[in-house]
Amino acid sequence: MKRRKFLKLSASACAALAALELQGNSMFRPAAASTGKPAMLPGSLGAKDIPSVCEMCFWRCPIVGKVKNGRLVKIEGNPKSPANSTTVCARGNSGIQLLYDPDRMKYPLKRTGERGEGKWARISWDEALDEVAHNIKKVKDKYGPHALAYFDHGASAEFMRGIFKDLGTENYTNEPAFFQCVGPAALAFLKTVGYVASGTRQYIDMKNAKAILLMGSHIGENVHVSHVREYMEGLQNGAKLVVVDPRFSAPAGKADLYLPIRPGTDTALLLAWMNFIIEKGLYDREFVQNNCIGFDSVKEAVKKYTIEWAAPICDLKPDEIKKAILMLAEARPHVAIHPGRHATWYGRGDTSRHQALGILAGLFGAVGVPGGLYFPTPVKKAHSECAECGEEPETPVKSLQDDYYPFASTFGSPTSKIIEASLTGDPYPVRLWGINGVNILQTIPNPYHTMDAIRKLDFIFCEEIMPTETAMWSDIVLPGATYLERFDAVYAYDLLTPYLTVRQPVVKPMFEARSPFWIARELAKRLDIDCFKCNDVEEIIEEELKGAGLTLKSLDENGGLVKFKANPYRDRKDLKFNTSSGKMELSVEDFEDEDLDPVPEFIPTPAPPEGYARLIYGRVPVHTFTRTMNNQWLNNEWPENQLWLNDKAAGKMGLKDGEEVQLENQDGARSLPIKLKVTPGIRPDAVYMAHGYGSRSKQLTKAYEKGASDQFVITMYENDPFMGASSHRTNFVRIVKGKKILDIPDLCPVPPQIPRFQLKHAKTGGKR
Ligand SMILES: Nc1nc2c(c(=O)[nH]1)N[C@H]1C(S)=C(S)[C@@H](COP(=O)(O)OP(=O)(O)OC[C@H]3O[C@@H](n4cnc5c(=O)[nH]c(N)nc54)[C@H](O)[C@@H]3O)O[C@H]1N2
Ligand SMILES: Nc1nc2c(c(=O)[nH]1)N[C@H]1C(S)=C(S)[C@@H](COP(=O)(O)OP(=O)(O)OC[C@H]3O[C@@H](n4cnc5c(=O)[nH]c(N)nc54)[C@H](O)[C@@H]3O)O[C@H]1N2
Ligand code: SF4
Ligand SMILES: [Mo]
Repeated sequence: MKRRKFLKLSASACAALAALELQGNSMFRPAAASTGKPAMLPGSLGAKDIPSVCEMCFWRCPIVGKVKNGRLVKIEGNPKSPANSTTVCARGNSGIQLLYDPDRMKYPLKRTGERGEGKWARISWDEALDEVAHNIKKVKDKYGPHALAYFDHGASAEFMRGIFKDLGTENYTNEPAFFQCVGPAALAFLKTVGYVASGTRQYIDMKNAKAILLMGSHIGENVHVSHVREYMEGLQNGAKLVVVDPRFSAPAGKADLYLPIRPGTDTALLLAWMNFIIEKGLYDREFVQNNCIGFDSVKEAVKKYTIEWAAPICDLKPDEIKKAILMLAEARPHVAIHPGRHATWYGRGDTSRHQALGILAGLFGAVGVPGGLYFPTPVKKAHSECAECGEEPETPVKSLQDDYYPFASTFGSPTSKIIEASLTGDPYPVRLWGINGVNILQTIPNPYHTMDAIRKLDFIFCEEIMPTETAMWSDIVLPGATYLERFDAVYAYDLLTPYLTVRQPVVKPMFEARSPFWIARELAKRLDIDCFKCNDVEEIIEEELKGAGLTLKSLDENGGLVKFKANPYRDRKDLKFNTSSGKMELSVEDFEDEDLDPVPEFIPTPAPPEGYARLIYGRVPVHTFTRTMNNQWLNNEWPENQLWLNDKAAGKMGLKDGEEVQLENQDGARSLPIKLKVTPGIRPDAVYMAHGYGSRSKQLTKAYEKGASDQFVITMYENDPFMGASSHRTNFVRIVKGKKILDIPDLCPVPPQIPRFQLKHAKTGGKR
């Protein structure tokens, strides 16, 4: 850049920053109390650099906050981070606008109107906490501990989860959005390779792969900085890319082979591929012999699944199916079979689909080698006793799910079971909900059901930072401090380059917001719970850091982050797996013990009824779920979503790109208006929208009614039989234009092997 232009730019940047500060000072009153005493490093432009950890999404990239005169002026990646270095994504960069969002929850609030109306009175922290504690005690005394439920997600929720555990309920829903996100994939890999290869992190070495398979997994739209980087490096190094997606996703645009599969038939494709490589001897015999059990069962089970059988089911050409598997097989064992992340797609068959991905990786020997699934390298940190609260609930417990879902209990109770029990009192009443870091009305299927359940509760409270739909339905709202205003934890990541870092406050909490630890400790005191003996989170962090021979001070002197040596690849002659058998389990004995399929079977998910298309969804790169929709910068970037509709279908319906429509689903539920994106990039039997839009809270002034919410037309779900997660892709929609309901033409033949969904009775013009 020319020097003069650079100077001009910096001058205008400074002006912008100054304006921001002025605006901030006039709008906000800084909080009196400070919990943090972060160390300061010298930085540019006179700002201090404070290392911390992003939580605009759950990838938690190491960051530095640049602070001037007590105000955050910029967020960058921590240059010491092996994961992201100085890079943050659009959302990470915009954390500043979350911190200074004028719509934020500023004070403890008590509901004054009806539940859902969002009418509140400001109260003191003492009043708010006393009221929450009083109601918890009352419900526990009257109905027992199981009547208490806790919906939680993210770092803010962890301390309070301890309280619910200590109270004796197993009705919590565990991080990270287990029953709406990674649950089926996490379980499948835990049982197959003995660790959660697809959980908060995906241990897949795309960087060193010679071929990559993405089923769904829309990397590039789904943005996690280091994950995207490794994927891009892999492609730059010449990795072949096979993408399976009913929609021409961002990775489809980079693929060597793109398979526009019929939604819900991925397992058929995977089983046919397995059969093909076993028959043709294109698998890694040595790896399978030395390290796996269950090969013969897999071989036997997949015999019936030929490529010719799969082709009409998946609506793909046999040649293309073959070409794809040959491309992957050629690269073995350096094949990145991406384990997926969001896995709660169709309910039945979700765990099996991810198990099938694991088996394919095993057959290719793509485990513990460069380019395959790799082993995590644990980073040592000490256990902090003073952070402890609550034991795992005793067994046998009055469980909501153990009879139904044998593998749920490790992770809490499925959200759908808690909601049903709250509605029906069966198998026992659930009467009080605590909510922390999760916007349940927008992220759990069938929000109408959820609202009905809330109406029946004795009490509901949430800890929130924004006036979301969930806050509107709460009796008491506790204003939490954002990730930029608090200490949370030591984050130790066991990745290709393991590292350890700490979240610490970049600025003081604003308004009357308080840290999750302070809130949990104050609540515990009022409930006479003997927890949280430490004074603050720093004490917990110092205890944990001792395990790595560090202190907060020494960590800060190291730029807030230390790296460790990795051990991701292993000697494949003598691999040890942390499974029941000690081997990689291609057939899972634990599943068989519970009368579940030990090897995946293909269970078809019903095709759309005539006149309807399946509703599918995904991400836009600049937003995280609903949590960023009100963020000024991100809202400017991508204020509303669009409905992807196939061009041929649109042509027959007389619909044009950019027109505004609504969706109506099989139960008559209607969406907010949404603009059409007419494109050949989606199959005619599906429509697609980005998740997170269509806010129903007026107090989110920038997000309110912008675009449409997928959740409000997701009324029907099925539970995964293994672990109880509820599906999101089992709903069908028609298009409403003005007063007319338009059928979506049936352009994809449905073979007899796939039943069509039977409409019980056509409902229309229902709830919105
Ligand atoms: N920008 C951004 N990035 C994010 C997030 C975010 O909110 N914003 N959230 C993060 C989180 S928590 C998660 S879990 C991940 C989720 O991201 P992923 O794990 O990538 O989610 P998927 O559901 O696998 O991918 C969505 C894709 O699946 C396709 N799809 C729909 N139905 C089918 C089907 O039946 N078969 C196949 N093969 N494909 C199908 C859709 O067209 C879409 O392209 O993203 C993470 N990254
Ligand atoms: N229909 C549909 N449903 C989905 C998905 C989908 O794609 N479509 N995706 C699923 C997936 S993969 C996931 S992971 C889940 C995510 O589900 P959620 O975690 O519920 O996602 P968000 O909508 O971001 O809601 C998070 C809430 O936490 C609040 N919050 C953010 N930071 C803090 C904090 O520091 N403290 C407190 N107290 N609150 C905070 C935000 O304001 C927001 O209201 O959704 C799942 N549900
Ligand atoms: S991917 Fe983006 S939003 Fe997520 S942690 Fe990293 S910088 Fe933050
Ligand atoms: Mo997720």
